[in-house]
Amino acid sequence: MIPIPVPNFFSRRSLLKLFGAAAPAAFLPPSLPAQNDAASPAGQVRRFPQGFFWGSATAAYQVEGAANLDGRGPSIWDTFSHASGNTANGDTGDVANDEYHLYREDIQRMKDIGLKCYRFSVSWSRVIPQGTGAVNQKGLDYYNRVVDALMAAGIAPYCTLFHWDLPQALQDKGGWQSRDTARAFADYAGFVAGKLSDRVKHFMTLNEIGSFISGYNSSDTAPGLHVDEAAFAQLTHYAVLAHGWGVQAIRAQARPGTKVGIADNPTVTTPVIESAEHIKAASIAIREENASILTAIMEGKYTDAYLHRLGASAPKFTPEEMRAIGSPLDFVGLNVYTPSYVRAADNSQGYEMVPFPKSFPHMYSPWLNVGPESLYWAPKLVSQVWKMKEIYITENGASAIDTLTPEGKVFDVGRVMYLRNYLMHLQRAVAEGVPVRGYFLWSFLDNYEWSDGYQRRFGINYVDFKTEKRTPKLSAEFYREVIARNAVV
Ligand code: PNW
Repeated sequence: MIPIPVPNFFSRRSLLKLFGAAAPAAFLPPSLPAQNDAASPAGQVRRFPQGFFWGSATAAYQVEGAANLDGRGPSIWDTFSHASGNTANGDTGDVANDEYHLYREDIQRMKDIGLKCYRFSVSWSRVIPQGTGAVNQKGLDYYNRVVDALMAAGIAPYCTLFHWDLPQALQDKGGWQSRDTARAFADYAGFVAGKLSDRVKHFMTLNEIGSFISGYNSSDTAPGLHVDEAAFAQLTHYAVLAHGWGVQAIRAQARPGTKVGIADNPTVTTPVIESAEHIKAASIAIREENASILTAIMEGKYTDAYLHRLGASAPKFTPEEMRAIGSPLDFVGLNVYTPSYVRAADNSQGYEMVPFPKSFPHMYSPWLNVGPESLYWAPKLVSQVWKMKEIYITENGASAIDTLTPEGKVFDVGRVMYLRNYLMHLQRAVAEGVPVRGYFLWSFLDNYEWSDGYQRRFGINYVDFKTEKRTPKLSAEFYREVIARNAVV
């Protein structure tokens, strides 16, 4: 074949010749080759660093099913979802995606689209049915099989130790209102890490502390209780303490070289305008808006403003507890779905949160406001404010109403639009050197969306919950392309 020389771009001079010396400035060519023409698809320029970890995530109660099988004990989500009126259509996770039986086929699907890593969670009550004490070997065996299948497929397992499904036996003794739950979590976390760390190199302690503790002041999440402000601050403290003790227990029992982190969903303080004053406001706000959880974990202390604001309702804690909470982490995982807008303000704290107008665009969950730049600001601020050297996006994704065409396809263009725009901003962050090592798309499969039941689909694979048939959506094709080119397409 004879190579045909194709000029990369027009030089300024050749263009001037083309248009004549008086060519207006607006016609001057860009200094870079065009990015979106057919010869240069977008994916050749919006690149990620080599070795970037492209993954996807799920959680035990949302996909496993097999709720009463092989010795699994009940969790608060079994209790909550079975009580009438708590979930859409009374949906429960009894069967869900039947991942307990179908994990092999799904791992093959992960391999098909090129996933490098997969984030799953261990169900505490499957492994230790009463929360403390006797181990259920059959439950542990399930996770051994999942990890082995992932390894065989060349997919790195990332394990979350707690994704909201607290053993009911512990709830009966006060749940997160009891300091003993924090200790029980650490014992369980250390035990599981000891068993899996020959193959699993990344563990996350708790998923979204802020979300699951809301089960103590709202009816939308298990256990669906309503406690007062002081009790809430105290149980929040026990949850972050569980994380800290969990980190220590994992370090004590896992193989050397095992990395420990958390999957948190901080309020992503996003500057309303990217000007110096609003960016500064956002970096002040990220500490204060996350004072009870991420800031405490990153700094080993509660901010003065947080304690002052709570006054008599402030949590009781000891210096040793705060040291455990501040245990240095190998990485921080951020679940990022939506921004919270901040602007500079002439007040004592130096910022003000800006509410969303009613018309703000959102996906098929009322809270899922679309703000792609949050996927830039979350890792950017976390790396700047706390000097974190290793960050993962442990969740990002979108809910939609997905339907099968008569030919059996799912064209989820809304989700593809969402992902493309968010990923552009993640790429912007890594291009600036923000140390984001990987990204986990929520979710690999449509699954049990907690109190929203099965209606709000988040998967890149469509699931028919009557037959358990999986159908890759357009977004799965999109993601396969992103992974193959290691770039936003
Ligand atoms: C996360 N909010 O939950 C969880 O980690 C997943 O289990 C869940 O399926 C996924 O995101 C999608 O919802 C969230 O109201 C639930 O801001 C609610 C909110 C955020 C995250």
